[in-house]
Amino acid sequence: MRLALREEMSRGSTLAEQLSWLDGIGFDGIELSAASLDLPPRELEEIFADSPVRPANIAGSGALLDPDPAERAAAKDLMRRRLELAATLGAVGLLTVPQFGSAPRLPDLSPYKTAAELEHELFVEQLEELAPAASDAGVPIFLEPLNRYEQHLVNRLEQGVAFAEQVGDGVGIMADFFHMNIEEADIAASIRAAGQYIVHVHVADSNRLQPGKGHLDFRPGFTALKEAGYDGYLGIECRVSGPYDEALAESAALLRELWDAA
Ligand code: LER
Ligand code: MN
Repeated sequence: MRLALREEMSRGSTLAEQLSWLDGIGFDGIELSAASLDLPPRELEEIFADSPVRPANIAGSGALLDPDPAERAAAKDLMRRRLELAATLGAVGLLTVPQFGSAPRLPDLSPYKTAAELEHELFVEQLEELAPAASDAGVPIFLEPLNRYEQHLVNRLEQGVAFAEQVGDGVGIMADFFHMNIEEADIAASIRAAGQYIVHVHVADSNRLQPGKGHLDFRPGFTALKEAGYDGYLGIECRVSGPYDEALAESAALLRELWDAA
C-alpha cells in the first residue's frame, strides 16, 4: 500500500515544493487535480524526475453528461489528453466522476425516456468512445461513486462495476470510504464484490476529517481490499483538524498501522 494526498491539500506554491513537502511528511504519491494540470507534460515529467513522490492519478472530466454537446465534446478531448498524460507519467489512471449533482441535467423526455434513462445510456456511449483510448494508453478510466447529495448516477460500487462490465476493457472504479460510509450497506462486502475493478481508494473519516478523527472503522474495508489483492494507493481526501503537517503525518501513520494489521 502507498499513501497519496490530493494536490489541493498539498502545501507549497509550486508542484516541486508540494512534492518535497509530501516526501517530508511520509507520502508516496500526489493526485493531480489542480494547477499542475495546466503545466506542459514535458515540464511535469521533469518535476517528477527529481522527486520520489509519484503521480498517483490524474483528474478526468466531470462533464461527460453535460447537456451542451460542445461541452461534452470538450470533455472527451480533455479525457483523451489526460489519458496520454497518465500513461506518460505512470499514473494509475484517470479519476472520473460521471456527473455532479443530485438530479439529472438532461431533459425528461418521458414517455420516450426519463432523464435518468437518457443519462445512463449517454454515459455508456461516452465510455464506449473513450475506452479504446484508455486501453491503447494502458491506463484505465476509473469511475468514482459519490454519495447521493453530490451525484445520482453512481452512488455505490456495484453501480460503477455495472458500467465497467457493460463497457469492458479500459474502465474500472474506485472506492471512497467517506462516500461508502453513507451509501454502502456493508463496506467490506461491497469491496469484496467489486474486487478487481477497484483501481484507486480515497480515505476520509465519517465526518470527512482525516482518518482517526471520526468513528469509521477502516479495518474490515482494508481487509477486504487486501483479500481482493489491492496494492494501490490510499489517497487522503479530507478537511484537517489540528496543526496541519502534524495532523496529516499522524493520520498517515495510523493508516499504515491499520493497513498492516488488517
Ligand atoms: C468528492 O466528494 C470526492 O470524493 C472527490 O474525490 C471527487 O473528485
Ligand atoms: Mn473522493
